[in-house]
Amino acid sequence: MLATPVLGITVLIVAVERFAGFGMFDPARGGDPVLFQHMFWFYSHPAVYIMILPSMGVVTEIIPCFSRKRIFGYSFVAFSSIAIAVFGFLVWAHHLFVAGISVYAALIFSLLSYAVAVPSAVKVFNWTATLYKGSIHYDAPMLYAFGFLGLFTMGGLTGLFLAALGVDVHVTDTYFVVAHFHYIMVGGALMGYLGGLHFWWPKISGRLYPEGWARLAALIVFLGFNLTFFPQFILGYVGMPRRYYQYPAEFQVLNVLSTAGATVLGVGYLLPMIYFLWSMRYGKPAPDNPWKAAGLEWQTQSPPTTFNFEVPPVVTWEAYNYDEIDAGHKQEVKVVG
Ligand SMILES: [Cu+2]
Repeated sequence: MLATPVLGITVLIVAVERFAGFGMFDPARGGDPVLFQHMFWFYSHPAVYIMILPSMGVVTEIIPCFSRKRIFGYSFVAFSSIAIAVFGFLVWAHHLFVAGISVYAALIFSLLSYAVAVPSAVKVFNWTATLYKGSIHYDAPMLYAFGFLGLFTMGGLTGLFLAALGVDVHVTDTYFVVAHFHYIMVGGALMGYLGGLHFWWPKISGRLYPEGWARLAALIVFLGFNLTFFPQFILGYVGMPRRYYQYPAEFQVLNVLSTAGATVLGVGYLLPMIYFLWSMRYGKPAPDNPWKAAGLEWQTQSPPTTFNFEVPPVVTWEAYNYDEIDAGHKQEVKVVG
């Protein structure tokens, strides 16, 4: 809500410049092209967090359920989301380190970019601590959550390389940036959403998906993803620029590996599309709570009725209290009115 209007204003200014000859970004008309980059990234950096934060929420639902444990450090997990959202507005100029901004400004934005790593790491440590001594179930949603955990961590750690001014100059506009971005957006965000889709599919559709196929697909997505994007870290580091289709012969092997990986990844995405569609007609009917999850949505039928609950439920424990569920207790259901 705060960032997107800035993109709208930027596009409007570009239109006024093109159609009315107004000089805002075009140096030939007295404008400043770096100002365009500032305005574009003031929106586009927070946009990444708009995509990753809900996925982090999904993973925070899945990990306690399939570890049969309360989420470790609930308030730290919750407040670190707010910290990430706030810091997301303060780091946009890390995309401009080679655009001619002052060294002083670059130093401040470098430091602020490092600061984002703190709440991100808080989350990773809390998810990991939730797994510790948990009773882990390797169902498909959890496999995606594991994928998220490892790949988001790699995306985050390579972000630290990019926040370092000297290293950023070396890898700006190379495949290293492409790989980093996709480890966050695909390895992180998309993995989380695929996990969430499997987790809530019985609730959404009222049908169970085929678990064996789903685990296989999760494995293929994980392998295909790494085969696609890991070679790009190396390619970028040795100097392969992004947006080029020609390159020296020594870059060939890594480029072919990456292309092959994209094909594997494609198969990994196609499989869920097929078995989800299949399950809508042929899948076994889903019980109300197939995962024995503690969240309130699992207390109503699958799929929920028009008003979610036939009878208003009374919440007698918090959403992550797996001890109560595993002890065989039930949420109270009370008739009102
Ligand atoms: Cu950024």
